Amino acid sequence: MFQQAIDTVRAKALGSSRYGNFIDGRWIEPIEGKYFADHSPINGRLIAEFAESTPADIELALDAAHRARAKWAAVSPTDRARILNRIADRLEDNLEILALAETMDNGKPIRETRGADLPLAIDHFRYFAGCIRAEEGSISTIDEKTIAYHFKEPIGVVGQIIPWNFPLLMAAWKLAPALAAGNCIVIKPAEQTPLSLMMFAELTADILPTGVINIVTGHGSVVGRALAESPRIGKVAFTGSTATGRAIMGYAASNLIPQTMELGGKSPNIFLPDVMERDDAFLDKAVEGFALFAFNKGEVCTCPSRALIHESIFDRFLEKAIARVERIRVGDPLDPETQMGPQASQDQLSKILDYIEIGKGEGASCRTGGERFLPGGELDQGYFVRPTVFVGDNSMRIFQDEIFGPVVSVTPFTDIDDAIGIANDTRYGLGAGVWSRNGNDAYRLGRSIQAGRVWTNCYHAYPAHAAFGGYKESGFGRENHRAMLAHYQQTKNLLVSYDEQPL
Ligand code: TXE
Repeated sequence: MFQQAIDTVRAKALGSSRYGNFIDGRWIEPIEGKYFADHSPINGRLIAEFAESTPADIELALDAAHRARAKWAAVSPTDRARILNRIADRLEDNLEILALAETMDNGKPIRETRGADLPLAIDHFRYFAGCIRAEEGSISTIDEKTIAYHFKEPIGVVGQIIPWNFPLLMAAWKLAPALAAGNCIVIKPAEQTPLSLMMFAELTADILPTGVINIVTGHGSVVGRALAESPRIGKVAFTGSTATGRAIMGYAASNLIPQTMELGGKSPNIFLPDVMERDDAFLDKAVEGFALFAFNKGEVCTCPSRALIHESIFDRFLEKAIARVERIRVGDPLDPETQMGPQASQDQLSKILDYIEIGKGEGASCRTGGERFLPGGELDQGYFVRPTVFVGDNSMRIFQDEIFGPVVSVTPFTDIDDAIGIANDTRYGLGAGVWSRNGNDAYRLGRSIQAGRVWTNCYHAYPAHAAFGGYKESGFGRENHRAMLAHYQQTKNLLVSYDEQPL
């Protein structure tokens, strides 16, 4: 299955098994001529080689972006919207091949890349095409003869740094609003998963004017850093770890440029007593919501990695939840029936297995999973972990640190105040879930949890028009939603006197 998939991707998209950087609408060899190998987490096999760029390559990309800047900013919102819609159409026409590439490179199941990553990425371009056409400035009447006009202008050239857990979707979250607002872009994909963004460039090269999007691959500490600390960008947008986010803030600080940071999380998922008192359908839905800690193998910044279950239903609910977790089909992500694939990298595998040992060591009780999974054959070279459920208390490291794997740490709570206390006892504040049909309790929890997104009776839904972003060490700025346009714009004010009298 893997060989067939890689042959398909190579024949239709790669052409060769080596990618340079995409700069000024062309594929360009990295200046130092070095490449790094990108292996699949499914079985360790080589996918392709990508440019191991240096800061000089970032300069070339910035040159191209600056050359394109004035022309792109002058394109009317109507025409920019048309271009964004054409990008969406092109991605949709190539959904299958992009989904396949994403699965091979990241290890996430094909049912997720087909059903979530690609459709959400496509919709993002359509959503921001709509937003930019609906965008309006404003006018304030200062007095009868004095008017303040407010215009929205693009920032100019922006830098974007992308993680490996949703490679194309996270790129779409950043590219679509930046393009809609009229910016030119230098973007760096994660070194673990550059494939889908490079295919995006190839597929859309004839749609965008040259130099509007430039893609440079390489290591974060070299090219990511060179991009973030460049005085030639007017804004940096980042999704990744809190530690790297902190470093990037430091690089960009001396240039005094705006930043948006979407960082780590340790999201609470709270189950109130009525999930077991109502109908079976609601209980089933809540149990599915619990099992979503394994969605994208837990490599999601909003992973519901802490489950808080009311003490009155703790044992009964957990029993059902564990039975559901044990039915998760782990295996070859290219198989449409598979629900959980391998972790994205060897580093991730090691980190997760280390945390499983830490959990056991600190006295948490491992109720299921707790080990590496070997599916057999060449997949034994892949980075598979069994979905793991621990019971413990919120002071443990497995409740406090972002594991970024299919591991949930479960604890009971006594009442709503106790749940709020536990939920907020974390340095993160990205996502949270509440499961109850008691509107008052759900509302109170939703408003009291310090997180940018609280799902109620759903989880892991990411519609383009709902604001998404962090509190506390989970970052700042809001992605999705037209609020994101403002992060890629600056406000120009003309303060005009129509008074003909002398001053
Ligand atoms: O992330 P990094 P890593 C968390 C998750 C994971 C951990 C480590 O807990 O286990 O981070 O992953 C680029 N200057 N998240 O080390 O370093 C890098 O090349 C500029 C949560 O892979 O944050 C990549 O493109 N850029 C997260 C991007 O930053 C640098 C998603 C992310 O890598 C850089 C990913 C530097 N000095 C990991 N160093 C989420 N919020 O969803 C690295 N990069």
